[in-house]
Amino acid sequence: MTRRVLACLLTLGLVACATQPKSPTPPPQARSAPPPRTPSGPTPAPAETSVEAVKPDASIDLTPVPFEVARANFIRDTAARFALDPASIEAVLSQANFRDDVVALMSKPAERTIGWSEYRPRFITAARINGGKAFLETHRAELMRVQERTGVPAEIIVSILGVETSYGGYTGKHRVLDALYTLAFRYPRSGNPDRALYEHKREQFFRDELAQLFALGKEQGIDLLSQTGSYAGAMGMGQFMPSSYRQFGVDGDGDGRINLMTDFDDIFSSVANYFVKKGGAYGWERGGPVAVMATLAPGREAFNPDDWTPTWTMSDLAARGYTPKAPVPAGLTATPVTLAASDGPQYWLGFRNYYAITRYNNSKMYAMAVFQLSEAIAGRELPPA
Ligand SMILES: [Ca+2]
Repeated sequence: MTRRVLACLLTLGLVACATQPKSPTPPPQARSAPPPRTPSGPTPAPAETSVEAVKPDASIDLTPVPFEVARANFIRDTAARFALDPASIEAVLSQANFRDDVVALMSKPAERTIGWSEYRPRFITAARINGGKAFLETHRAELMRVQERTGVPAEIIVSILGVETSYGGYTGKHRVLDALYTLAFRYPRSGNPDRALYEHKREQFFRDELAQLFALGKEQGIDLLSQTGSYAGAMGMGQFMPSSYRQFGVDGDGDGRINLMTDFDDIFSSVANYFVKKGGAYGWERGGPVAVMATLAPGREAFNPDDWTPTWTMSDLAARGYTPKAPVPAGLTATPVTLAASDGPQYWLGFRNYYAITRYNNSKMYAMAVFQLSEAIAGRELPPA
């Protein structure tokens, strides 16, 4: 996790966001090269669209494989892997289309870097806050059940849904089959040798997601020919990629299906489950804080570790000049976060739950925006940006 890169990219989300029309948003958790984001409100790309830091690896053969061979191998391997009928995969793939708009969106250059003072207003607007409050009221009973069961606060679940899809208002217009087919077999190549391995891995990532889509179709009865989502293949109100859908999806209402498109119990339970599980040892902690503002002693340099893993004790941080502005329960560890606010650097300490939010989208500003939107939805006052 190269946070430096991310920090610069403005963005990101569970997987690639639904394409919305509007202002720039954060890139999908890509660390090394942010996938393009589409303009528009929040909608960051999903976290899972990214690959981990790409180190040179001579054992990986980057020689292009002819499309027909790659396609045939895909069908054979996917059928074997998920016990599917190769003919049924062929039947669906024969109706998939390569999409130039998907390639164009994925090839878009990273947007210019913006600071927190510019980023926050794009995500946290009066309309989004009020929309979140109304959504929480409408679904309070289901949300409170999920909060009780998982420890993930209702307003955090609502905030993610607000940032990803404006509470389900925009879940993506691209046919998921076409988006994944395009990125799996025609992932855009820049021609830059330094990016060749990264681009190869991205293509492999999407090829795996396409395979997972077939498994998902079988397991959940999803119609692969009609399902829509983001240009990167993220689906539903929480923008889950197929692999996350299969790994973290939960049947919240017990009807035997995991429906992340229209079943609110399933959606809320799955988002909470993602927060709890995705971060592993640093997954969501019931009752734990998300982040606290801090001061940095005069003359001290900001400490910006290479990733957001919250492993620093309060003593470690104190030794580096940090003092939290509110009391921190004993024994907690955190990661320092520096944001470019309108009146200069703003310092925060992010705890386990902050890290858990970054698993949705590996961006420090994304995680802070989700946290602060949740605070605003809960009626709490926000610090200046
Ligand atoms: Ca269900």
